[in-house]
This record gives sequence, C-alpha cells and structure tokens, in this order.
Amino acid sequence: MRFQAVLFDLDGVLCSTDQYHYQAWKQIADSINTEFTERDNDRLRGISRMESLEILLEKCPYTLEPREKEQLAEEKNRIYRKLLYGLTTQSAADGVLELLKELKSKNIMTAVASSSKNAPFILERIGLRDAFDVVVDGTMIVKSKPDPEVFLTAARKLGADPGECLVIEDAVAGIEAARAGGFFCAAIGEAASCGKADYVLESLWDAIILMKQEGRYENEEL
Ligand code: B16
Ligand code: MG
Repeated sequence: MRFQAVLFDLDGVLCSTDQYHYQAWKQIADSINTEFTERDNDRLRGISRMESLEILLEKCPYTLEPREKEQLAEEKNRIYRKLLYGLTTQSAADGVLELLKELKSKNIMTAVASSSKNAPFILERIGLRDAFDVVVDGTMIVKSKPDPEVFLTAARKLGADPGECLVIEDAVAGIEAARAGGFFCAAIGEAASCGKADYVLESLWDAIILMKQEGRYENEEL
C-alpha cells in the first residue's frame, strides 16, 4: 500500500529557522548570565516556547518568577520574529518545491505539522503558504512534541490513517511523537543519528527514493 500523505516538520526541515531559534535563545541566555550551547539548543527542537525556556533555565544561576519567565519568552519571540524577516523564497530547503510537485503528481497529500506559533508567518516568508493541503501549527495544539497531537491533528484533517503517513522530522522529540502516534518517520539533520526513526534521509528528495524502495510510492496496479 502506498503512503497516503507526507507530514513535514517546519523548523529544521522545510527551512533552517532552527538556527534563528538558537540565535534568539542565545541572546536571552546571555542576558541572564546562563550558559547555552548549540548542543543545548538541540534539546529544544520541536518543543514549545515555554518548555524550551524551562530547559534553558536549568543552567540559570537565579530562580525566576512566572512573570519574568513570560517576559523572557516574549523577548525571545521578538528577537526571533526580527530574524524571520531575513527569510525569503530562497530560504526554503533545497528540493522542497520539486518534492511537493512530485508528491502532488502521485496524489500523495502533504501537511506541515509544526509546534511553532510562527509557522504561518514563516511559510508566507519562504513562499510556501499555499503549498500544502493542511497546515497545523503551535496555535492549534495543546501538547507539543513528543506528544503526537500535532501529527494526529494533521492526519485527521487530511482524512489519512497514521499508519499510511510518513513524517519527516529533524527533532528527536518529533520522531518520538510520530512513533507514539503510529506514523512512519524519517529523520533528517540533527535527529538522523538518534537511532529511533524508521528511515534516515540525507536530503528531502531521499523521501521519494525510500518510498519507492519500500514499495509505498505507487499503487501496484499503476
Ligand atoms: P515558536 P517545529 C518548533 O518548530 C521548533 O523546533 C522549536 O525549537 C520551537 O521552540 C517551537 O517550534 C515553538 O516555536 O516559539 O515559534 O512558537 O520544529 O515543530 O516546526
Ligand atoms: Mg523541527
């Protein structure tokens, strides 16, 4: 049976906004004398803004009040949004447009499933606002990855069975979420070495190669 749909994570898969998240969190960490490395940032992939702040604060020498935490999260988002204005249609990951065109030609549905509340703005900036059948973002879910809610919501909106969908993720939390929801999952980038994904992709186009290899690309009668 071929895959009915491919569900794409956004930050770190469709574009490199993961780097902007790092830069923005780094500024916040510096402002409160807290160590924050790219390795620390990897733990924030796929995790909501407030949960990300709590992880960053593990190394903070002070205890912060809830209001101070909200202010830091707001400030992080302000810095991040400013960086997002640097995105252009050239910022979409290599091969995205070709991949989406190819999937469409085979009637395989597509969705964005992102924990980010900024997802619609990012998709607009990189020219992919209308490129997917469904977009589920951080404003539409209660629990962020590794909970499967974002993927289950996307599958439900598409009318697809999780067992017939492929999720593409750069976050270990995203791979765990996909597995918890009963999806097949492919890791790209940072998550590639975690050993938890069904497949590993070196590039987005590899998704087509693996679907063909697994006999999940075209109906047998085609
Ligand atoms: P925002 P994804 C996630 O997006 C990011 O990986 C994660 O680092 C970020 O904290 C989260 O979105 C929330 O983002 O602050 O913009 O709402 O990878 O699920 O597309
Ligand atoms: Mg991601």
